[in-house]
Amino acid sequence: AITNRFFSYERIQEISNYLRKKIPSSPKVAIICGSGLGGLAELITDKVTFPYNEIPYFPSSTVVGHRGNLIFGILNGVYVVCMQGRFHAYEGYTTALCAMPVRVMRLLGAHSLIVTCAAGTMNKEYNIGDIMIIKDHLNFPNFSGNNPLIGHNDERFPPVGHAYDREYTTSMKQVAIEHGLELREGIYASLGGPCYETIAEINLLKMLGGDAVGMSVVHEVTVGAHCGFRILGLALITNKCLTDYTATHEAVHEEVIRISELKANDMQQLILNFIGKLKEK
Ligand code: R1P
Repeated sequence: AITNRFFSYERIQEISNYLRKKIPSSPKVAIICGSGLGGLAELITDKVTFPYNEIPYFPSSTVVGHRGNLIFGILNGVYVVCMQGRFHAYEGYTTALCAMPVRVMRLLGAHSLIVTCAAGTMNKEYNIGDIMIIKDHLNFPNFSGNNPLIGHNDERFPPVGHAYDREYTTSMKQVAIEHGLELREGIYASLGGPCYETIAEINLLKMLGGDAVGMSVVHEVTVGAHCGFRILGLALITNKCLTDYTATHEAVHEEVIRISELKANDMQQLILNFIGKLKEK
């Protein structure tokens, strides 16, 4: 059981019970949609939709490109729960609260977690529109003691070295081959935001082995690993980060959303077919 300043296990149970009564079945797969990537939810059939502000104790979505709905329904034959929009710490929430829905989805029965995000890249080999399987992450908020697991919990020191499931990665690569898509595989670095990174910060992240950068994912994956999810992470590269002072094209959120929406279809097809493979097992 977990208790921190913001919620307790009992509260997670209360939220789960509220939702359980209104859905016909237990979700097997949980999906979190990143900036501009919520279109995936349109492919879900037999939908039961809960706007976040109608769910007890849920924070509200405040970022453009995050619609703020928890959607249950069938995706490629599998009963899923999909967060059409996520919570970011820069919205004023703790990382624990941002990741609280992950616990709710787990308690409702989901065992696989797919997280998606829009990200910038500092890897010269990568291009805008590439999709990167997240192999591992750099959780910068954690470096300064901001970890979503802070507080009382029964399992205090969970390992996260293999938070991203190797078998899921292999399976996603297979799906991509079948689709004729070439995927990247790399390290996602998460900073707190909401400002984009300085040139010096990008060069630091690059030196540390980062391939993509954003302001999310790591709190969800940390909590997901803590509560026993098998996790797949996908980052859509929406912009190239500035690495030298002669470059002038700074990242802009509207541009991030535009690229995400433009490339969302590839991401959706990958997820759809990945879920199909899960179903076969
Ligand atoms: C910046 O444009 C926003 O896009 C990304 C960043 O993390 C930041 O929130 O959003 P997602 O990570 O939610 O996709």
